[in-house]
Amino acid sequence: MEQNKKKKALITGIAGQDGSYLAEFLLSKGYEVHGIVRWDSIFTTQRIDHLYQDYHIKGVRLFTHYGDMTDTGSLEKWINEIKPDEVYHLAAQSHVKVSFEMPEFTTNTDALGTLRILEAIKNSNLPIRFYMAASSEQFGSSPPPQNENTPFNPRSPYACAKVFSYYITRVYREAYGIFACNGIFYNHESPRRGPTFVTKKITRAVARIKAGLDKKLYLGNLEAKRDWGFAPEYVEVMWKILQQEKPDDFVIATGEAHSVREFLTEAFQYAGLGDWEPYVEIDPRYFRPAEVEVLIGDATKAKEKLGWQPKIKFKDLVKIMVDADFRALGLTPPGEGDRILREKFPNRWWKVD
Ligand code: F7E
Repeated sequence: MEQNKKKKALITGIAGQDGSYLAEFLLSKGYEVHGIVRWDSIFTTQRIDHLYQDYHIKGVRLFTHYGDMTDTGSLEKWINEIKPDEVYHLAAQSHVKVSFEMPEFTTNTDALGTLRILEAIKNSNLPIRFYMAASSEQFGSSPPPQNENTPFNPRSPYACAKVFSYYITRVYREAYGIFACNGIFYNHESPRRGPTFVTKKITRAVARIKAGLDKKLYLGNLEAKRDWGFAPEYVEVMWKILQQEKPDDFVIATGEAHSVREFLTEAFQYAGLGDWEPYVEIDPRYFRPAEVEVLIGDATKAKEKLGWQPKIKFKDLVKIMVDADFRALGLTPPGEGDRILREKFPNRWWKVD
């Protein structure tokens, strides 16, 4: 860890699920961590509140700065002022369904935003290593399992924007010699996942039903299958990707797919609610104009080159998330998830929610 002691990292999207875990991870490695946050009239930084320290205290290593992926000047300013060794570009409008409702905003933020920050890095002439958060959504309708050589067949404005970002990252690597890498990540979840994504929507609802706060959960397509991993393990590999000798692109996944229906079954059973059927109704508003039916990642390259393998698979993930949502409402959790965390991560660097 010694050689990383004085390294500086800049994270776009530090207030998001991955940004908050990554900040914690890099702080644990001795980094000085800077994060870009969007301005809002209310605080949107709850996920990093536990890391925050008053800037006036000596030795503070976490700093946030106002900026936006649609604001070129702010990106240039922070790159040039902070002079980071590593940039982790995680900021995005990341909701696939929302991208159909706001395609232009999504493209501006997610596609052009990547171009803007790459330009800022190129023009700075600093030897910055750049990580781009690419997505399994890029594979869209390409049959599984997908790996680094699978063609992209995007099915949403979000996926199209990510395909652009993926390729522009490669172009800046090849054209300008920037150490720029893509992590093609499959769905990765945690107690910090936003409540409009299906996993968190289910585990939160299970806890609320248990507490008597809700009676029903409204969902869309239950047949879609996803390769769901655990976010803290995924942010560690972002860092690993940037520590390689050469810049490269990697698929990161568990290699297992499960349907939304299976997630429901696991979550309701684990919470002691029994069958989910009495509680769940289908609301077509959650259907997407075009759906990605099944995504399964083949992360063989990451295993071989980075030595990366996930410890948490589907059932453990459900338990970890349900336990956290029980706790958030003051309920006593079933506790299996907490036990799994203690056993599998004795040297855990993140705060358990
Ligand atoms: O949907 C189905 C939905 O919104 C998963 C993002 O992080 O991972 C995420 O994208 C599946 C879809 O995630 C509801 O139709 C059913 O098939 O949790 P999700 P996502 O679309 O897979 C990728 C890798 C990213 O890059 C994205 O940024 O669940 N589904 N009923 C539902 N989905 C939602 N959100 N809400 C429902 O009520």
